[in-house]
Amino acid sequence: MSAPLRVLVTGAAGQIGYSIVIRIADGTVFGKDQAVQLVLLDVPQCATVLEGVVFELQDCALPTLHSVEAVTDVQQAFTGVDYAFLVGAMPRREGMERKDLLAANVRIFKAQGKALADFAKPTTKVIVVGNPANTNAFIAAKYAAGKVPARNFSAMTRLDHNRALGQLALKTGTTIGDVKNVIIWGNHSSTQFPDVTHATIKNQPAATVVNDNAFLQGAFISTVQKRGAVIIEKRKLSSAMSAAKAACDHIHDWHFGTKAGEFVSMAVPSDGSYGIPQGLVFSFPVTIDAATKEWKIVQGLTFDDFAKGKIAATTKELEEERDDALKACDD
Ligand code: NAX
Repeated sequence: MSAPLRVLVTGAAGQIGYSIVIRIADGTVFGKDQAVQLVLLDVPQCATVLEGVVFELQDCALPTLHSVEAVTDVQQAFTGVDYAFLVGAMPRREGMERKDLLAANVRIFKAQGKALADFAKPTTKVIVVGNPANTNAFIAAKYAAGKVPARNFSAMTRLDHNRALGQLALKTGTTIGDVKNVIIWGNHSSTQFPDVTHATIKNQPAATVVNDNAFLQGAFISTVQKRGAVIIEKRKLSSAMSAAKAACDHIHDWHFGTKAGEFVSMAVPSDGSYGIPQGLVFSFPVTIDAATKEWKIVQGLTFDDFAKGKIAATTKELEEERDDALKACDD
């Protein structure tokens, strides 16, 4: 068993937290030979719930779980962390404006960015799940600057990516393993652009196999964009099992690298690729090198006018969110 990795999950008393911790603890994310020190953070009001989660993890008798601690103190939570799953966020309450939600979350992610800078390892890798995920990651990276490089911050669009894979497999009567290289561009919101232009199904261009352009430019995109809302309508709760699984896929691939010839969607600080403003946390297709654990934005992809319009819309939304968040930071 390798020396333990210290892995933080925030919002661990919540519903995604409940589904995510088992996958991290049982070796699904970091492998069956990698010990994990799991740190569970939530707000003080949830301390008892957290304790219950710790007890359940102990009862799972997991060989890869070196230790598990429940904490409500930010310094304790972030100290020496190798990987951070930032799931906890302020949920939208009735009557709350989008701006209020953004401001509340900016405060949380500003504090957590500072805590990462002060207490985490400089090599720590961060996935932000809590919404608005892209902008929260942008803020956390800004306040960790100088200590933890911006490229170690990411936001989750892997759930959207997985939803896109699922829809294509369903439409074509194939299985998930047959579908590769879908892309989610932009924001984890309803402006995201699920793009199949470069996707394949059984090694054939997805558009040829699907053979239904109206579907690909219509129902396919809106189903993926609105899937979260549909799950809430049906379950009366937001996606949790699939969100936890996606977060684990995201960190698994960051840790182990992507497969040859395949890319995944990950929201990362833009380096200016495809004209996306530098620093904006934007979902791109990436490949990850297993040896260095560094992601690279896939280059040289082309867009038709339809794709250009979609990418412009999601970029505009992210720029507005970023500007509102920066304003809220100064308030
Ligand atoms: P829950 O409300 O079940 O859990 C959130 C937990 O976070 C609560 O236990 C709460 O006490 C805790 N929390 C709040 N502020 C905190 C802070 N400052 N420090 C530590 N813990 C804090 O929500 P859940 O369904 O688990 O969703 C968590 C977040 O994921 C939400 O923001 C949600 O919108 C977001 N999602 C993001 C997705 C994505 O694809 N990026 C998809 C799923 C999900 O909707």
